[in-house]
Parts: sequence; structure tokens; C-alpha cells
Amino acid sequence: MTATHPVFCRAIVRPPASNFAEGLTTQDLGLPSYETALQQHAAYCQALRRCGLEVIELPADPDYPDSTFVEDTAILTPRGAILARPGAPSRQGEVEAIRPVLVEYFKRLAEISDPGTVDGGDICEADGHFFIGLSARTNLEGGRQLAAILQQAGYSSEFVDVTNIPGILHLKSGMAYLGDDVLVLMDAMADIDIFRSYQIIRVDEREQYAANCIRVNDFVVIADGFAAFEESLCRAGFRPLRCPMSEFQKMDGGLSCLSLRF
Ligand code: CIR
Repeated sequence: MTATHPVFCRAIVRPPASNFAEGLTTQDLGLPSYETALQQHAAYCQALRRCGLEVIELPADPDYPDSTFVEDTAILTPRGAILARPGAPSRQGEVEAIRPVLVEYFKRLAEISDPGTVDGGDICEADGHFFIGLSARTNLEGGRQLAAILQQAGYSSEFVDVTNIPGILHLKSGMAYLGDDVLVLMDAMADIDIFRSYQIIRVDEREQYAANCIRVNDFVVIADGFAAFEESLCRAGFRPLRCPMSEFQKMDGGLSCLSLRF
């Protein structure tokens, strides 16, 4: 299908460290297995390669058990990168390892500063328009700083308050933009007014985790095990590519969290 979605060439990833299970989580799904997480991460990287991406792999960092969730450290746009400032104090140091990689690939690098906090998982781009989730991790000050940086770069944005939506950590835990004016939305977000001009693929409450998926070139990478959602995607003309995600789900992470794509 022809896509309005940007063509991605690369992804930055970071495998889970051996103490991955010591990261933050709100889930009650048991402790993740490190071995299985490593296998799932390798399968994820393979899926990104199948989508045509060069995968830039940073070394695992046991100083930061959540550092495999690289998405939260930055927001990447075709007009520049923005270093985030994660809302969880235990994660703020993760940004420094991402900085040199972004300096290498992006001419413009802005950053969110104290007292602002922004997690990349709260930012959803839809063809140059950015939905900025206000959450337990992204505060209003951080959202305002980001909106100003985006505006300077010629992008528009608007806030979506997700603090009262149950069961999600970040905005993108409940939504994804697939290009071509199509949004994937979890049931509890599907009737929010600001999304009404989009074509919506609604994710049933029982498959809520599946709402975090990523359009990567010709494919939509989705979590394995969500048959109804997969069928909706196929019906809408998309090509799903499944990845096993159980160990990352236990730590509140989804598909988008595991990479920074550009
Ligand atoms: C955290 O709580 O920060 C990590 N355990 C999970 C982060 C998931 N990231 C994302 O949704 N972008």
C-alpha cells in the first residue's frame, strides 16, 4: 500500500541487561525470564531487519535495568532529535548513552530540561502532528517544552491527558499511528474527541496490550497472540509481522518502547 508514513532506515536498540527484572513495573504478571527476554529481543531486531532497517545495537547497561526501553530517551523527527528527560528518576541517566548516537545522525539536537519530564513513550507522531501524552511520567512542563521545540521545527502538537485512563503507563501503551490517517486505539481511548477525524482501528479491551504496535515501512509489527487485532489489521489492508513480547509486557514495555526508529 502507498504510505503517508515516513520511510524508516535505522533503529537504535539496546538488549535487556541481566538485571532487567529489577526494572519498574505496574504489572502483576510475574518475573520476566532474562533468557527468554534476550531471545525475544533478538526476534524483535530480526523483525526490524525484515522491515528493511539497519539495527544499531548499543551494549546492555546493568546500571539501568529499564534501559532496553530506549524509546523513552528521545523523540526523533526528520527535522531533528529531542533528548527526553524520563519521568522516573531511576531512568534519567539512560539518556546520556543515547546522546552520542543522536549527535552522529542528527544535525539538530534539542533537549527537555528540569523541571520538565517527558518519556518518549508518551509521544505519538501522526504525519507531522504530535500527540503529547500527559501521564505519570510526562508532566505539563515537559509537554510545554516539547511543544515549543516542535513548533520551532514547524510541527503542530496537542496534549492528551492519559493520567486517568486505567491500565496504561504511556500514551502509546494505548495507541499507535499507522500512517494513511489510520489510528489504532485501545477501547478506553477510542472515543476521545481529538481523534475523531482519523480512521480508527479499535482494540478490544481483552487485547489492550496489542494497541502498542509500530508501523515500519511495509509492515505493522505487532505483539504475538492477539488474533482479533491481527485480523482487523489485515482487513484494513496492513501487513502484520508478529513478535513474541511476553517478557517485556511483564515490565510494562511494548513494541514501540524497544527501539528508536528514524
Ligand atoms: C518503565 O516503567 O519505565 C519500564 N519498565 C517500561 C517502559 C516502557 N516504555 C514505553 O512504553 N515507551
